[in-house]
Amino acid sequence: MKLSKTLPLILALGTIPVFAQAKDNKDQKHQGEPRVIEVVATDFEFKPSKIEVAPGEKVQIKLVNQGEKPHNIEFELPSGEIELEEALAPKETGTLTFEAPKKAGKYVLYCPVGMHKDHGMIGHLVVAQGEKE
Ligand SMILES: [Cu+2]
Repeated sequence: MKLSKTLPLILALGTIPVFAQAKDNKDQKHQGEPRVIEVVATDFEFKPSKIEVAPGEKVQIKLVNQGEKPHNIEFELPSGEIELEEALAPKETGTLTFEAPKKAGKYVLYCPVGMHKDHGMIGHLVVAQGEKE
């Protein structure tokens, strides 16, 4: 009775390190942690304004507001538009995690606050086939 209860537990615990190791060996590009890309927002510019990623790559945009106005970043992707839930106040940092489109192309990014887009806060997410593989 006692053995039949503890044995499955021992077996389950024994398998955990194996799974963890298998995960680490996989291609980091499509599995696990996203690649962090830092983008600085100023009044009124994104640096860099061109972000290059691989198709389907999991990325985390770390937006740092070094301006004196609130800023946000919005990506126009085939799956829809995504942005930070709230605009960042000056000195604030926010992160936006998503998977890049699988289709190569140039996708618009901009700051959706006020008229910032018209003031120059516009750029591109460039999905380039092959280069990063
Ligand atoms: Cu802005």
